[in-house]
Amino acid sequence: MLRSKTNRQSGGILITALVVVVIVTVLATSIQRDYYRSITLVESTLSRQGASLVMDSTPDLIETLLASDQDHQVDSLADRWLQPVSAMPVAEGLLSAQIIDANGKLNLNSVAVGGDAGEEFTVAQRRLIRLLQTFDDLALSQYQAEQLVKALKDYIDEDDFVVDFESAETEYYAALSPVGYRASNQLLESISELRFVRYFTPEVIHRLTPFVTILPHTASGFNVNTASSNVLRTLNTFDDLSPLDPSMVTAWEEVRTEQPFVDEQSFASTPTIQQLQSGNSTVTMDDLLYASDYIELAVDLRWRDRLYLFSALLERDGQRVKLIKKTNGIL
Ligand SMILES: [Ca+2]
Ligand SMILES: [Ca+2]
Repeated sequence: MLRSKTNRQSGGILITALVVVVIVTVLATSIQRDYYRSITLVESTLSRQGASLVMDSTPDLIETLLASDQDHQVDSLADRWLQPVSAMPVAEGLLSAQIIDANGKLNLNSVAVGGDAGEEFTVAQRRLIRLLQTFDDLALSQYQAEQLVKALKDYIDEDDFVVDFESAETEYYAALSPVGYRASNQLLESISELRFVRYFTPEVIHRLTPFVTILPHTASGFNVNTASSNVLRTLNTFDDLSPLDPSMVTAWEEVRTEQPFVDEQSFASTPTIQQLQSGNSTVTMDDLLYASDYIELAVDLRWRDRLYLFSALLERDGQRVKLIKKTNGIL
């Protein structure tokens, strides 16, 4: 079971793990002859207890990595900062890390606004309904997907009025046993909060997690250059709440490998969109992204029979980055 750890010493190790992976990524991929020097740095850093010095230098190190991205008008899977980092042994442990484009996922907080009682689902809510139906093993029906999205919307929207009687607000949650609680009525800060939301079983959360992110606002757009097949399948025509067939999105994945989409026009001119938009059907594209501003960093360090987890959400601002939030734990 994952539990929070605020102990200063463990926190130091986790921060160190983050810094280490950035150092290794920058040095090991750019200057081969410096590789062994970076390993030495890793070992000395890991052995250090006080991490305040390291913590101060973290944003600079991440910026060094992002500096390799010359073109921030377009971000794609070919960008060096998005390349996988292989797991590596460090000082009696094994360190692995992932740098993930958060803008390649659906922002769960985007379902908070609109779609209240008597209103139709918003664009963001429609996309999440479609995403929930892309997991073959869960086999969620459209109706079940709608219930999940309504419950999530009500859990995080600021009022305490239910969208309909199958959704849930504080009145429902307060009556739960053994311990009732209130609807959050504010934007999510962590995916782990989903376990408090009606209909969100551990299975649903587990399958959904790789495809969603928690941004500190309600914007709905995602980067079509980095989105997974499941996320691209949420781009069906407005009235169709089922996901696109996987074969419909492979053309996008092939095209962007050759040449990333640069703007709405380049994406809208693809045969898939042309086919979908024939007749009166429309695909909402005005919120879609072609570059990314949010980065998820996930680091895990297996060290002396324990697994230390560290994750962070960072926001790019030109060549700078700022830490939006970080979490850590020990498994
Ligand atoms: Ca509500
Ligand atoms: Ca609410």
